[in-house]
Amino acid sequence: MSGKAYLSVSNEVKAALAANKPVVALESTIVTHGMPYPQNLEMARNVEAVIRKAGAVPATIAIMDGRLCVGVSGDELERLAQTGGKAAKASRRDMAALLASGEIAGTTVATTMQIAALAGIKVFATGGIGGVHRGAEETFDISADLEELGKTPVTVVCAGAKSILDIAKTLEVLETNGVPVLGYQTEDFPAFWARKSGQKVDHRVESADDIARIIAIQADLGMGGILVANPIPESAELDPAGIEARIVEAIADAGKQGISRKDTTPYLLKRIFELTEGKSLAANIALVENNAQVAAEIAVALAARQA
Ligand code: PSU
Repeated sequence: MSGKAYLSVSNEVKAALAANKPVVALESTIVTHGMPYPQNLEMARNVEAVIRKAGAVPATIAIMDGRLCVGVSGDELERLAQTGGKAAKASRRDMAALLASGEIAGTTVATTMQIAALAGIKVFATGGIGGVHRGAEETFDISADLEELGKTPVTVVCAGAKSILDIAKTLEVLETNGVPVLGYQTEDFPAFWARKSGQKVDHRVESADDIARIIAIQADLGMGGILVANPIPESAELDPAGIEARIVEAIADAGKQGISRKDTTPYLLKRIFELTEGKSLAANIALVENNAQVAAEIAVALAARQA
């Protein structure tokens, strides 16, 4: 028996994969723990629409009712969004226990990659990846996303990493894990709400077609994941100095409240939302839609190469 026995793939996604049509995976921790209801549901639906318009099929992934669900939509997506922070946050180490309990769970980048690979989906859009937290030399808090990227052959399109993380250390660990970091029309690794982090990417790429070519070669080499860093649109960018001050404040609050481990990222996101009076959320939604667009273009280019 393989992990595939636990998959429940929607008819639409199944048909698209069988016909070698472009499919884009989407994570669901961003729905359950990354944004409040009902903006999370609205965002998830808009992102699906962006992907369809670009000619690909969206496949939102979550763990529900003891199944690895691929292509969650309609009422099920609403159930997931309404459950919100009461849902579990599924990282790789949680999968077996969650399948056993039947609990509802949003999947992180790491787990979504794992399930996408099981289902045969090669491209995945998210907001930001997890990484090395500031102060990791004390806490050892390093997201499982970085390890999964090293081994699972899925291309993840993100807006870089939030500067709630230590971005330089995050890039170091990606390098250790052998993950190519491609800057989409940029040489700067973006910092989620800001277009630049001050760190460089490994390679700048100009088009979805160039990325599809690299994905095909990476697959021939039998290597793991690829990270595509796509900066937030200029019109949606937040003032870098302003957001940095809010992040420092949020991290200090997390320390005072004794927040740690898997609760850190959701807490910081919520606190920054409060401190920016919702501006961080509007920017977050804009960058996820932008990533969905680029991911769909990559999936279309990849399907055309394989036709
Ligand atoms: N960054 C965001 N929004 C999110 C996350 C990261 O801007 O919702 C989520 C992603 O699902 C990511 C996870 O995989 O947080 C990382 O959590 P941790 O640091 O506990 O691995």
